[in-house]
Amino acid sequence: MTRRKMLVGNWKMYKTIAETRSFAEVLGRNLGKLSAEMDFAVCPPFTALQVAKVVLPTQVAVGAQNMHQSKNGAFTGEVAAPMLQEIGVKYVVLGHSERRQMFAETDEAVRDKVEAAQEAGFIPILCVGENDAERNSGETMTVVARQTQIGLEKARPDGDAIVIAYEPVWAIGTGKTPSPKDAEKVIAAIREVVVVALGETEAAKTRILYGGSVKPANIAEFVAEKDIDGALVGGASLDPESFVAMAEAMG
Ligand code: G2H
Repeated sequence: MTRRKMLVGNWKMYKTIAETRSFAEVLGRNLGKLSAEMDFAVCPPFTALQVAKVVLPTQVAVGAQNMHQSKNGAFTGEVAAPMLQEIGVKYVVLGHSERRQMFAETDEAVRDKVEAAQEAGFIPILCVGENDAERNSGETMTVVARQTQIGLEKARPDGDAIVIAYEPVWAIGTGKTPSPKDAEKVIAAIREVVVVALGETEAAKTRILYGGSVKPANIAEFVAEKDIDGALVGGASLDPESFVAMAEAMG
């Protein structure tokens, strides 16, 4: 089973509308370097989503970084699927560890968001990963298996309708990473959980990305692993030249 490789930039709380325009300009001059065999996306803050959709080259899809599970309601500060549908986003990052840790998102809330995102026609990028304490106590597999299993409980049995990102919390923004072999081991274990949730055929189609301190110098060794289908990149995705360099390094 060949899965198309993916490079996704998660901009977190960076970039204004003007900065998004500048990013798109530089990217637009480097389009020849983006392989037609791969999928690309960036996930700007909500305020820059609409302009991103307009100014980014069509090869680069737009994703949101979060979404509420309800279609509307008294949820101050939240954004719902119909609002994102109007903009034309393709992906929604769900259950990022920063949302789980700082905004108290539970496995069950993430599961409901996955369901709502798929119903709205988006492809969720479901993030899972262990923190430092869990890693040190040997709980990595238990934690990522639980987050994956619950996250997929209400998902459609369609491997093309979901992307999973394995992001060890201790590797996020720290410059530390697992070895590609260790990341591959965890991602292969995640795929086994996807087999149980979605069935063997769909699990073989499901793309699983690695995320956490990915940069142009290390991306190739991660995506060279059999089960690693690309990367979800934070800091190194903010500079368009670095984004292009990662795209080139992925081949
Ligand atoms: C992990 C990643 C982006 P960074 O959160 O999702 O961030 O690449 O900055 O470690």
